Amino acid sequence: MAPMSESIDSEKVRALGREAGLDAVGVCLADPFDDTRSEIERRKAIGLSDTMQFTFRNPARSTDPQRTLDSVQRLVVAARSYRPKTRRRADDSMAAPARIADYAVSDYYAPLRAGLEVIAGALRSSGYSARVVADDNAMVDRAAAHRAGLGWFGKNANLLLVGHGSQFVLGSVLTDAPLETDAEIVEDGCGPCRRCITACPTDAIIEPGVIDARRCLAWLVQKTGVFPREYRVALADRIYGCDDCQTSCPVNRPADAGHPLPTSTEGYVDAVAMLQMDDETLLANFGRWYIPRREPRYLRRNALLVIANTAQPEDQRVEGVVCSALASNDEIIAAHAIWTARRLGRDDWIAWLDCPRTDVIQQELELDVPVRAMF
Ligand code: B12
Ligand code: SF4
Ligand code: SF4
Repeated sequence: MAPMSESIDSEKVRALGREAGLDAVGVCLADPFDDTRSEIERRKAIGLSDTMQFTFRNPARSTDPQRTLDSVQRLVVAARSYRPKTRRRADDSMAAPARIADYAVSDYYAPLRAGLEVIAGALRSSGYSARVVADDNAMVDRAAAHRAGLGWFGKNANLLLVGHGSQFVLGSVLTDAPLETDAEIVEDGCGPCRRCITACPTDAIIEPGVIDARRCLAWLVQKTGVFPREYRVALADRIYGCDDCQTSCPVNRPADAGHPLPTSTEGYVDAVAMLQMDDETLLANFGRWYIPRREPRYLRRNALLVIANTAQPEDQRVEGVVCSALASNDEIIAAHAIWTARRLGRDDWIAWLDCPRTDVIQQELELDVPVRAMF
């Protein structure tokens, strides 16, 4: 550790974080998260993590801060709100309004990281090492926030801040500064409530705090391959992420509880317009999201399912994009376009199918698809 050039303590760190726009800051020890490691390994062993990598790829690394910063002694953990300041509604001109989950409407990690960098900069100026980690495979952010006394683990698996709920992104500064740790573990605030569990459209919360990723829509939109057929109707209008286990939570009250929020069409994108974009435009617009292997076909796959669940079958714009998807040589696109045509009751469009009859295409053709009721 380098000699100190300027004194810094936990109080100053917290004040700096708040000035830099962070909503909550806590300091805790940087010991390995042994319980979290066992929990990750348990979930992985019984298949709950599906094919997810992230913190599941190397649990020994993701649960031991020392693997990221050799000399680490403390974690300064912060939360930054992404709670919407407007009531979101789709633009009436959209042929197929696709909903973006609140955390992905804008890059909320950028101001979180910027705030953490302010703290890290001050620690470095005082002669210490400091490294910012947020939504990175090297740290289990919720476990760190829990240890730093920022909140409790809700039954929806999220970390909830007392009185404010879970719509916060989380991150840490790893440092060798021996900051005072006065964090107190926050007691469970859920009580007998189970609203998130019943609100989940796919029953993915299999036990309080435990998500089965194989059913979780937030994971399935990020996964490669064919979208599971049994969850396509439940996907409804979601193009990225899922908010239901949070919007159903009574602690997540709107920012202005009791006052009407202004409405905004931010948070919706037209799935038909997405299918009209070329690869470059799709990545320029949505490349900030986690897209499997950076392949735009997965954005198109999800857009087709949203069209199936929301669009009008007589709309010429819809016919145009679905028929051209049916004519695609990409079996993922063609397969989902078959489902979309069927769900819209437009089996006549399947004449456009031009893809070789692979197993995936054949399975789609043989599937019994629930035709959507139109109003
Ligand atoms: C993998 C991952 C996912 C996966 C799997 C999520 C999961 N629950 O396992 C998928 C893609 C599904 C996902 C979805 C979402 N994610 Co995510 N995700 C991650 C990531 C990369 C790793 C999480 C992890 O390690 N999971 C392993 C398990 C073992 O740990 P855990 O999820 O933290 O769960 C803890 C609790 O379950 C608790 N616990 C264990 N047993 C029990 C028992 C009881 C009774 C209770 C109450 C708790 C409890 O201990 C666990 C360990 O601390 C983190 C970023 C990071 N590097 O940490 C973000 C992160 C967890 N995700 C985040 C967000 C915002 C989301 C979404 C809300 C996005 C969206 N709107 O679609 C959803 C929420 C879904 C949900 N209900 O969890 C935030 C959460 C912020 C918060 N306030 O909690 C994080 C921290 C990103 C960030 N840096 O801000 N995510
Ligand atoms: S994110 Fe959606 S699908 Fe996943 S557990 Fe929450 S409500 Fe269920
Ligand atoms: S909905 Fe109820 S059970 Fe679920 S996280 Fe919120 S308070 Fe806890």
